[in-house]
Amino acid sequence: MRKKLALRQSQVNAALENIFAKGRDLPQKEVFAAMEYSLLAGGKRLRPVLFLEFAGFGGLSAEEAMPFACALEMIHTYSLIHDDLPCMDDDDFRRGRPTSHKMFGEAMALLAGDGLLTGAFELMLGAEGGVPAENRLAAAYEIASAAGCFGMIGGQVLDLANQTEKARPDGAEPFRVAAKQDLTQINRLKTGALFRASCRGGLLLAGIRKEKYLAAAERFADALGISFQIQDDILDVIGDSETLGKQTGNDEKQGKATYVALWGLEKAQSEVRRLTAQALDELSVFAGLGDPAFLSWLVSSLSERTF
Ligand code: GRG
Repeated sequence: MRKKLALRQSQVNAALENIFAKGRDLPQKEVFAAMEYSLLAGGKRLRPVLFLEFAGFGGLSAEEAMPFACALEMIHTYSLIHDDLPCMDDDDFRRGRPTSHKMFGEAMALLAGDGLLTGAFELMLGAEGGVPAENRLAAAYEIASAAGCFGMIGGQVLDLANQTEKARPDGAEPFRVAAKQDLTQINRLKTGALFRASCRGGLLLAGIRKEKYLAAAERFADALGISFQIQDDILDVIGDSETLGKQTGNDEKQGKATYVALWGLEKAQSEVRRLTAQALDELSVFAGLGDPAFLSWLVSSLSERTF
């Protein structure tokens, strides 16, 4: 299983390395350098790996699904670059390197994020090969809606308001998150939306339209996305910054209401276990289409991750 993950990650990395090759000698090569700096800095490649697995349930090869898998990683990387900017979380390290704005300056980091987001759509819409256009459209739409204001950006907006020490320019009281449901709502959007698009998008690209599969993929991704975010909150408290490749202790510094702050470490850890079991349960329906053993292993490993 570990070997399969390494194989998938190296296939994704190889595909990502080629995407911007033709920009390297253009006069605007700095933006290509900035995009590649963040995109090729490592990262677990989880969203593309999930996408490839779910597309595989409908019989698509890794090669056929790869442009969409890469597009998801590009959107994810853009969100990290923009999230690290001084106007957002103001972070200095990401994926074990100085953040994009520390390397290239704020303007270029902003443009690199914009370039990755737009480039993701160029890649999906320009993808050639044997996949029918209607399936490409359905998958691209799924990914677009997940990345937008009904999804990831919406979650980021709620999350910004969740940083209690940041005064609002209009002088209004900052919105405070106090209840678990609100935090879950933020994380369903901020983190869960791209996980949902990775799973459902893979099925859609492969032409799978049966509700029992799409709904199971959504419930699976929801449980996985929230448990992944809780683990992220836990690692921000007890993780090692070198292993994580980013600074820790940020949530507390920013006064963020996280699962750990709300529930304490032990309850947060037991919630990761509960949601992991829920995600694993949802996989059984996919045995009718293929072998979900790799996904089961992946989900279990993620619940114990240290990076
Ligand atoms: C649109 C600016 C903007 C932000 C959207 C996704 C996001 C909101 C911000 C990024 C920072 C963050 C803490 C997101 C939560 C999801 C998460 C835990 C991201 C880290 O994902 P990993 O662990 O990262 O998969 P790697 O580096 O392994 O790809």
